[in-house]
Parts: sequence; C-alpha cells; structure tokens
Amino acid sequence: MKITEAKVIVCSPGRNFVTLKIVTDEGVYGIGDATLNGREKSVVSFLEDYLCPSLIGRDPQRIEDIWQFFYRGAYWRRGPVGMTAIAAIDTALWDIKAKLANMPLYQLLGGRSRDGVMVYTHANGHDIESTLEQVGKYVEKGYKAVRVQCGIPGIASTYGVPKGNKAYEPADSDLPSETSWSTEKYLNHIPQLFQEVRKQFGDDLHILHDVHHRLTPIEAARLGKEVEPYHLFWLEDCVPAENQEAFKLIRQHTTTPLAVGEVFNSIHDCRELIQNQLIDYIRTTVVHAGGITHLRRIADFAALYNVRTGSHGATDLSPVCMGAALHFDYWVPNFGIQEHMAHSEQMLEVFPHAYRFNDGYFTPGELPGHGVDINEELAAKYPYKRACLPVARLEDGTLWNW
Ligand code: CS2
Ligand code: MG
Repeated sequence: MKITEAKVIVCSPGRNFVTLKIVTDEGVYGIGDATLNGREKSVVSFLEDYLCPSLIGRDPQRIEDIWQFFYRGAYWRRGPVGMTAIAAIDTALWDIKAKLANMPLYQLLGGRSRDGVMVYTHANGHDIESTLEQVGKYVEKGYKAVRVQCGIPGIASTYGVPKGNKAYEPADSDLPSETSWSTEKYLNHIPQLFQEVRKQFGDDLHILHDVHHRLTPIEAARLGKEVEPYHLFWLEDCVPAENQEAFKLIRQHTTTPLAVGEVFNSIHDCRELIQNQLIDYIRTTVVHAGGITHLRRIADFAALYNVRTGSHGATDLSPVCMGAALHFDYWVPNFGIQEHMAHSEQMLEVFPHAYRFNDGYFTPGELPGHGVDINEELAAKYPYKRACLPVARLEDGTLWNW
C-alpha cells in the first residue's frame, strides 16, 4: 500500500483552517488538522515544500516510522510550525489505519476508558453579572464544567472577552492589534468573579480560569492562594512556561490546581513540570504536539506522576483536531477534561463529523477512523484571509505577554 497524494487545503469559513489530506493507492484517505493560529501559511509551506514530497510512495501503515522519519530524521527539530505539520501527517495516518481496520480510532488505541468525555466551555462576559448569566445558560445546557473570564474595570479589552456581541475569536485583525494590560487591576478584581459563581451555582459546578500567561510567579502564587476557597478545577497558564522551574515557587504557596501546555509542542517542554509534579493538568493537544503518536507519549509519561490531560480545544483547532482529540480522550486512562469552544454552523458544515454532545459529555462516534471529513467543494468557497493574534502592553507602554 502506498501514499499517492498529500494535499493541503486552506479555507476560512469564519476563521482560517489548514487541513492535510493523505490519499492512498487503495482509495482510502485520511485527514489531519494543521492549523496554527495566525501562522497558517508557514505550516502550509512547511508541508507543501518539504514534508509532503517525502510522503509520496511510503506505506501509510508505518505510522511510527513516518513519525520518526520527520522528527528524529530532521536536523532542525521541534517548534510549533514543524510539530503542527508532523501532527497533521500523523493524524491523517491514524485516520487511514483505523479506516483500514474498520474501527473507530479509540478502539485501535485500546478501547474506551469511560462513557463520555467531560468538556468545559467558555463563559465570557463584559462584567461579572453578564458572565454569571452565561454560566447559567451553559449549566442549563448540561455542562458540568465552565471556564469563566470577565472584563476588568479599567482595562479596555481583556483576553477571552469578545469586543461586541460576537463569539470570541482572538485572531481579529490583518496585523496584530494592541491591547493593554494591568496586573494590579486584574488581581484586585478577579477573585470576586469566582466568589459570585460559587454563591450562585453552588459547589458542584467545575469552574476553570485562564490567566493567559500574564503574571509573574509570585503574582500567580498570590492569585492561587486568594482563590483557594472557591475550589477551581484549574488555574491555566498563570505564567509563561519557558522557565519550567518558575512553577516551584507557585506550587509552594497554593493548592489551587495548575494547568499548562497549550503552546507546548514536545514532551521536552513539559518534562520538568511533570516529573517534579509542578502541574496537575497537561494541556498539549493533537494538532500542536506532534499528533496522536506524540501526545500518547506525553500522556503516558504524565500518568506516572498523577498528572491528567486537559487538551486545548479553542476554535482555532479545527473540527478535525476535535474529532481526533475526542477519540484520544475516550481512551486515555489519565484523562482530566477536554476544552470545547463551539465552532459555528458554517465551520461545522465544512467538516462533517461523527462526534456528539450530550449533557456535558462528548462521544467521538462509531465511524471508522476519527470520524471527521472535509467537504472540499464547500471549503473552496471560503478563501484564506490573514488574521493575526493581538499583542499586549502594560499601561506605560511596555510590551507584555499576550
Ligand atoms: C486559549 C485560546 O482556549 C484557550 O485556553 O488560551 O483561546 C488561545 O488564546 C488561542 O487558542 C490562541 O490561538
Ligand atoms: Mg488557554
């Protein structure tokens, strides 16, 4: 069996997505997500100019060898562009293998470990009151876990909160827009949000929060300590994680569970965090961390240290990634939770999918493969449009982490 074609499909049904389709001489094909928000074309070029030509003629069943060829075989390793490209190939090959086996992907991984995949969604209002209203709507829909973010008085636009009434989409302009940030205002306001959520919704709802890399370790320690009474499911990305050791300081001060990893692309980015038990949830995902093959290695390693998975699942991860992630989550023994930021109807139409939501949980469906396809004709109607992520500055103009 041979790979005869590997083509990259770029479309923008409301936001940009990059999809890799690998076709074989037996007619079976697989698809993988290759979307890297705000850097889409770099992955397209990496795939088209360098990796896809090497795929032609290879046996698609040799997933491990192909992964090793592109990772170990490369002199320049790792990095988000390269690992996203490898992830797309890997996801498409697992799709093909599961189709050949006539099994849903989770069966091939070892079968399901649970009845459903618990997801969390996003409540993000301009103030505490409107955020609480949104939490209420999601609770009514059956969600067991909700991420809460709200506008901060005195800061013009806050991460996670949409500008108007549209759904939140961070890559919002042709060139990076500039936002402003005040740690002081944020830290003084945000604990009240969790206090109110607990008051109104009781103790059973899982509440999560994303700091989006804005704090220093000692500030993160203060926040973790102050929100302890509200029992967060997790506090996400409280500091940038280039310095894995920084988490030691945070850990010494708080029992609030910590999650990190959506920007990681390799096991080496989280090795110390996991080994030293400095985090509770690892958020690496199929599309940005080398596909199913590499994510499985990270999860198995994490399991040794009681660290559970909590994969990134914002809208910039396409429905193809979501499908593959749900099969992974259905299987992975040390599963924690899966993020689910809903794609629009327009986006979902381009990607017919087998996964379904019911009462707070997703199931990946029983179709052979990962259960997600792409309608190429429809995709062609939505051409790529450059959209960049914002940058952040402190109130005095100093550039900060977005
Ligand atoms: C985020 C994302 O979902 C999350 O937790 O941090 O919204 C992130 O900002 C985007 O995926 C960036 O592309
Ligand atoms: Mg995040």
